[in-house]
Parts: sequence; C-alpha cells; structure tokens
Amino acid sequence: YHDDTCVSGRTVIVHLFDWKWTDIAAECERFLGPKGFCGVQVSPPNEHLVITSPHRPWYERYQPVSYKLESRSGTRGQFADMVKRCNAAQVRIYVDAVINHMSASGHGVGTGGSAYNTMNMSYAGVPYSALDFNYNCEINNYNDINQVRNCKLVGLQDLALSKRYVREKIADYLNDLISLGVAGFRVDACKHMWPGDIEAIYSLLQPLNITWFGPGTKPFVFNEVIDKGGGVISASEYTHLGRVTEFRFCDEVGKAFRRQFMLKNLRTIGEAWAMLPSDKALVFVDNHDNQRGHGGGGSTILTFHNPREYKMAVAFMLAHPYGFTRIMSSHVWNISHGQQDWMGPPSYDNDTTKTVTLDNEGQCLDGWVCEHRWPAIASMVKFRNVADGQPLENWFDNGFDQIAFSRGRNAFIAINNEVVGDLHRELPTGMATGSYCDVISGELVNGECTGQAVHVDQDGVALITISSLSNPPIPMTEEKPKK
Ligand code: LM2
Ligand code: CA
Repeated sequence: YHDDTCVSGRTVIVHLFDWKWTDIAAECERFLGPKGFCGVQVSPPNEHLVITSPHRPWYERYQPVSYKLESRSGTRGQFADMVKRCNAAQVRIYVDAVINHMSASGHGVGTGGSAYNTMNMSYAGVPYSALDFNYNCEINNYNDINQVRNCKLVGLQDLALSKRYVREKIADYLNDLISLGVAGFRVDACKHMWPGDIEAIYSLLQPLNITWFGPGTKPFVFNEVIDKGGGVISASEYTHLGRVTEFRFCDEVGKAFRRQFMLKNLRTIGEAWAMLPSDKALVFVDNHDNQRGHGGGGSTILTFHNPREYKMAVAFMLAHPYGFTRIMSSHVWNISHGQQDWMGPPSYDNDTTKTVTLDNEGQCLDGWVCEHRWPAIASMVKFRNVADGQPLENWFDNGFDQIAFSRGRNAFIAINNEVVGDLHRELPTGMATGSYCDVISGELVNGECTGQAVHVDQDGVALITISSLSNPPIPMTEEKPKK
C-alpha cells in the first residue's frame, strides 16, 4: 500500500474538494495531465445524507447512507467516465473512503434514494442492520483507546469492523472502485478503527485494474490519523498499512511562515522533528478540515486566506524532500475563519454543485479557489517532479527568514519571508552553468523568460534577488535551461 501508483515521474496529488466528476475529468485533460500532476483525491463518491439544517453543508458527505456511487459530485456513470478519462490523461484517482461509520441521527433517504433509519440502525442500500454496529456509546474521552475506536465519533453510527459481514461489504465497495480504475484511497478517520480491522479489510482488496496498472499492483493508501504527539493513539501504529497523514507538518510549516519561529529552522523538518519517516508520511499545508477549524485545525494553519504566506509554504513543501505531498484546492466560505465553517460548495439555486469556470488567465471563478492553478503553486509541481530522488544540498540561510537550497543539480529555490529586508546575494545553486527562468515570476516562452532570468556562472553561483515586498509572486528559481 506504500507504492504511490503514480505514472512515472509524477509526484504530487491535489484534493479537488467537492468538485463534480465531470469537472474533474475535464481538469485532468486540460490542466492536471499537462502540468505533471500524479493524481486527484476526490471527495467521498458513495451515497450520503442530505442535510438541510444548516443548508447542505460540505460535511454531509462524511455521513454515508450506502456504497452506491451516487453523490453530490455525480452519478456512477459520471464517476466511471472520470476515472477513465483521468487515467488516459496520466492522472490517477484516489478515493476518500469513509468506512468507520455511517450517518448520525434521523431517518429518510440518501442522495441515491436508499432508505436509512438510525433509530433501528438500518441502511437498506448496503444493507446494514443493528447487528453491524458497535455499542451505542459516544466518544468523550480521547485517552480511552477502546472508546475512541468502538464508540460514536460526533454521533456517527460506528460500524462493527470486527465482523466478517461488515468487512466484506466495505471490501466490496472498495473493490468496485478498484474495478473502475481508481489507484488508491485516502482512508477517513483511521484513529477510530483498530489497525487489525483495517488490515483485515485491506487484505480482501483486489489488485488494481490491469487496463492501467501492472498485474498484482496494490492500491496506494494514505491513512488519515490525526496525531500531533502526546495522544494515546499514534500515527506509527498505522504505517504498515500505507502512508499516514502527518498533521505536525501543517502546524510547523504554518508557524514558520507566520514568523512564529525562523525559517532557517525548517531545513531539517521531518524525522528529526519526531515526525513519521519520510517514506511513510503524507504531507500538506492544510486540508479540508483544518483549513476551517475542524479536525486538528487551529490558528497556526495557513490557507488561501493568507495567500502570500500560503504560497511560500506550499512552495517550500513541494521543494523540500520530506514526505509525499498533497495540495489543497478549496471552495470559499463567506466569513472569516471559524464562521460558516459548514458552507457547502458553490451551488445553483436547485442545490446542484456549480460547474468550475475559468477566467482568461486560467484562474477559477464562482467561489472555486483552485490553489492548484495559482502559478506559484502549479509550477512547483514540475519542480518536485524534476527534483524527485535528489538530496537537499547548497543550503543557505541568513540566520533569519531568508532560505535557499538545491535538490542535487536539478532544481534550486530561494524564499524570502523577511518583513523588511531584501535578499540580494550570490548563492551556490548546484546548477550547471547557464541561463535559467524563475518559474514563479514567469515561465519560458519562445526561448525567453517572461519573469526573472537567473544566470548561473561556471562555479554554480548565481545572483539571487527577492524583494521582501514581492507579493505575488515569490520569486525563486528552478531548473529550466533557457536555451
Ligand atoms: C474525518 N476524518 O477523520 C473527516 O475528514 C471529517 O471531515 C469528518 O467530520 C470526520 N472525520 C467524520 O468522517 C466532518 C465534520 C463534522 C461533521 C462530520 C459528519 O468535520 O463537523 O459532523 O463530518 O458530517 C457534523 C456536525 C456535528 C454532528 C455530526 C452528526 O458538525 O456537530 O455531531 O455532524 O450529526 C452531533
Ligand atoms: Ca470506530
């Protein structure tokens, strides 16, 4: 479950939070494929609750009603078509799998028309009955391991994953997705499931579809475990089951770019900071939960609301060798942090999700933020691809908030996060002699840089200039011979 299943040379995935399947298919073809993305994390594709109070919150998708592929993002047919088109565009699909629980209170029908009734714990579309759930207790003490794993998380009916029938129903769901061509899973709420139960479910999985993957290929799995140290359940209990989310990374990178500690310290971020081993960690600057104060959120998390710091933080993450990286692509909510944290995706009057539209510059409109299309972020995806496997070298810092480093001889980045204080220095870049384009301030067009050009001399040294006022973009350089 550790092999990322990316098409070779691709290293970054993007979470297209709440996007419709038809839009994701188009995005694979027109942007993600050409720009070198490995894949997309998609929102839960299974049937879910329809919540009307508050009105259609994003989180209704974390309340499953069945494993039919009928959701707010579209139909089974649309999902299957997306997976095919994305695979054809060299872009993989990773499904957000909600398998710890079903919905919370009430009764009615889900987005696929299946009946559910939480009074007698029946979910006709699976089917599950009261026999398939754990004891009717609530999690209120996170120091009690049994409670965290066997009781209800915020009132959500907790599945009895020790039961063979339940394991098989979940495996059937995941195998259905595998047969359609998905490449792996982001598994929700793993802290609330026993590692042994998860292992038993994964052991029932088929290899990936041979139309797109080699025979016997296992799905790539990243298990979501919120562990910032000090709790009774640790992320390392899950590393034999695939990669595991590293939430300490969000906090530390957020603090650094908010100037709560100096950037120069970031050089060693990773294992040396008690984080997971690099080849076991899934890292990100923010996710759909912590960007709005849910699931491990807090005032240190950087989001699109702080675009300057956010771009630097994402660029740093993509340039630094630690972990497997995921980029967030959000939808806006109206008011500042902490309020309207429940807002669903941009929607038409009939509550269907809006189609993603683009302006002349290729930036998104209508409440879709599309951080992954911001030039500073998109170009760093290519940087990570060319830097893959190369060591961090040629480190520079000014003792404070200016840093620079290379990835072997393939790529070089400089970041200036000083409040006042331009970076203007000759720095070793590790790069071969020649002229290069800074891919943050521009790109290579017809043999010329539309942004800053950087000249590397015969000793590998270049004069690097970044004003502390630059916003956007954050100038920096990457391998890209000007010719
Ligand atoms: C996750 N990871 O472990 C997801 O990333 C996260 O988004 C999910 O919570 C959570 N686990 C369960 O899958 C979200 C959201 C919650 C929301 C739940 C269920 O962060 O706020 O809870 O989905 O939709 C909501 C209400 C909560 C209520 C609950 C049940 O906010 O107050 O609890 O529904 O009605 C009584
Ligand atoms: Ca559980």
